[in-house]
Amino acid sequence: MSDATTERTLIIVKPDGVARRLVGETIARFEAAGFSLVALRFATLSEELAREFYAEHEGKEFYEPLIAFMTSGPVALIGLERENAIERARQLCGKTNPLDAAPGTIRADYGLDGRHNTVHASDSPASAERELALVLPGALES
Ligand code: FUP
Repeated sequence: MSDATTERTLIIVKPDGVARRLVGETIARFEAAGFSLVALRFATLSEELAREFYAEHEGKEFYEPLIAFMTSGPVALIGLERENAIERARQLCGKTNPLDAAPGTIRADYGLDGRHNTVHASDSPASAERELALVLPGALES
C-alpha cells in the first residue's frame, strides 16, 4: 500500500476559513492534487491544546494573538496522505503572509493577513508526526 516516500501531514482550516465556508474548497484542492483523506475532525481547539500545538512560538509577539485567534471558533482538522505530502501541502498553501504567497495558492487566494491565513500545513516530518498525534489521534496508524 505505502512506499518509502508516502507521507501523512496535517492541514487545518483555521477559524477564518471555516467562517468563510472554505472547508470544502480546501479539501477539494487537496484531493485534486492527489492527496487522500486519512482522518477528519471538526472542533474548537481548547486553549491548552492550541498552546501546546504552537509551543515553538511561545514568547514571540504574535503568540498570544495567535492562540486567541486559533481558539476563536471551530477548525477543520484534516489528515492527508500522498507521496511527498508535507512539501507538496506547503506548496499548495503558500507562504505564511498571503501577500508573499505565490498566485494560485490557498493563502494567496483566501488569506486575509499573516495571522488570518486560512490554513495550516505541517512543516516537516517531525512536525507532522507531533501535530497529527496531538489533534487527530490514531491518524498515523489507520
Ligand atoms: P507557517 O508554517 O507558514 O504556518 O508559519 P509559522 O510556523 O512561522 O507561524 C505559525 C502561525 O503563526 C502562522 F500561521 C500565523 C502566525 N504568525 C503570525 O501571526 N505572525 C507572524 O509574523 C508569523 C506567524
